[in-house]
Amino acid sequence: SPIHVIPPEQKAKIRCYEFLNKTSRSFAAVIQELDDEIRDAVCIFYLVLRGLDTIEDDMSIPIEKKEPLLRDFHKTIYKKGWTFDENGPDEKDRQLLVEFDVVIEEFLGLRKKFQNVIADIADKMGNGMADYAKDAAYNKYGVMTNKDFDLYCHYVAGLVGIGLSSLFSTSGLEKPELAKETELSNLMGLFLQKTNIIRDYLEDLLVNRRFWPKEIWTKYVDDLADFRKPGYEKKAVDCLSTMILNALQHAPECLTYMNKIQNKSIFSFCAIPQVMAIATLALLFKNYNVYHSVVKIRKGETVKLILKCTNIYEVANIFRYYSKVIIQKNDSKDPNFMKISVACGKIEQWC
Ligand code: PS7
Ligand code: MN
Ligand code: MN
Ligand code: MN
Ligand code: MN
Ligand code: MN
Repeated sequence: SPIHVIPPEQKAKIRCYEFLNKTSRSFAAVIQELDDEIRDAVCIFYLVLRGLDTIEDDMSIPIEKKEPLLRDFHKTIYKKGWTFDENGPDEKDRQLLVEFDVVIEEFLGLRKKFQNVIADIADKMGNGMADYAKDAAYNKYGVMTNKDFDLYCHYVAGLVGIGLSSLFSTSGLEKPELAKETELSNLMGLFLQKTNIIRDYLEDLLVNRRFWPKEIWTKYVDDLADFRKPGYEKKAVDCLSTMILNALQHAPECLTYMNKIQNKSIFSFCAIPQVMAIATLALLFKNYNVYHSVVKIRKGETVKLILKCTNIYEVANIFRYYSKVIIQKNDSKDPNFMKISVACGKIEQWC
């Protein structure tokens, strides 16, 4: 009967939401809870960036081919009908690129202002990813200094924060001023990305992807993989503290950003990944297992956190709770003992 006929223009949108649920480990639910004015734009923004990241992560694409793919992706999203065929990509999310024409179709149906924000971020991110992919391809260590670390994280996550703030303002759900908070938006992304890079030490190392800044780990070992060897446990846990301290320093500014959000659905969307990140940092701190397995917060803890993320007071309390967990594990033999106390103190005093 006629009610079972799905209009062709809705087919692409349905397929996009299927892809969102397939490819996103943590964002699918919070994106689908967003208000109507912004939901589709954020979903398409996610899928465009997931497409870029799938190309970045695919080590089977030779650099001569990968570099232009990344650098031109912001133009590719305007090419109606474009799909990625040619025997690749060889990644878990490859099907998204194989059927990328549906994402392009939905992208082209968004308001021009949303399109401009997404294309501008894809341009900057694709070019940043290409710079670092070239280093990796020529066996050059990419993330040398702490500054390089912040720059890489800016390309792959800080820009996402900047783009999202623009989308929020453009939708009218948040004030125009939020789009101008580029520094705080950047740090929201850095906090998530740094936590991901610390947690994914083993997963990334096994495919020869190295994101821990050389400036940090050379104080402890000659090779990043040495932390896995017997006899290096103390050095490994001390280096982990340095990495966690580096990420933790962004926490107060993340609270300051979230304090500016007025829309309820946008607030949950922003806050849930942030509280998961600080809970993850607390779990990773002093945890040598990071070097031998994937350490993840338990499902039950995640559910409790999601339910509490309703306003800034609750979220600040969650941050303070995990800051106390870190303080309790801190000890005076840790070379970062004082700096970690200070960083936790700033979280507890945030208001
Ligand atoms: C548009 C929601 C809210 C102001 C695909 C959300 C991968 C941590 O690859 O999937 O498995 O190790 O675990 C997300 C700021 C970006 C930063 C970045 C786009 C928050 C392509 C998330 C997500 C800004 C590059 C996914 C940065 O982690 O990684 C949308 C405000 C994509 C946000 C990547 C990482 C995200 C990430 P993997 P995950
Ligand atoms: Mn992941
Ligand atoms: Mn990547
Ligand atoms: Mn990835
Ligand atoms: Mn370009
Ligand atoms: Mn990762």
